[in-house]
Amino acid sequence: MASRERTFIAIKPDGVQRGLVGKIIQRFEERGFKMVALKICAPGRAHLEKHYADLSKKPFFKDLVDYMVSGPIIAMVWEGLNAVKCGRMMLGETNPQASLPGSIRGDFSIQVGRNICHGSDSVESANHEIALWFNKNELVNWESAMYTWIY
Ligand code: RTP
Repeated sequence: MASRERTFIAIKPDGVQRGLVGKIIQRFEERGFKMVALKICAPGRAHLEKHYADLSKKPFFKDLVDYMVSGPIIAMVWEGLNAVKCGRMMLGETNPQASLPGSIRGDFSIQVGRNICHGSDSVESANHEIALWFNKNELVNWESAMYTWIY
């Protein structure tokens, strides 16, 4: 079912340190997405290198991993219609300078190396990332009463 699409969203260490966790969660809730997993974690270098494996040849890779291990991360899975694409739009562009006001990066960040949040860029990578960050028993299947009013 299309409304069951899931995406992996993470609040990066700068978002956590700046106290933006509640605001970011609120945006996804208010939009109508359903939270199916949430945890605070500090998974370490090897895990982050795996998460960003496709960027391992980029010149900013070490800085990126340093940034991602610099503090706790909030890892989340959100479910809903076009959750992947819509989640990316809610985050904004990779470079906050190109992100419109109203997006998370456009409202809360200035620089690409401190861009607050991560969101899966395809359904395939969402499935891969969800499996990387969560055990199956951490994903909660539940029926939301608000569905009738959103779909
Ligand atoms: P993310 O995976 O974190 O959601 O970001 P993204 O898909 O929008 O962008 P991606 O190209 O996958 O880059 C991952 C993260 O690397 C950092 N970055 N730094 N030129 C740079 O210094 C640079 N470019 C990218 C950003 O934190 C970006 O989100």
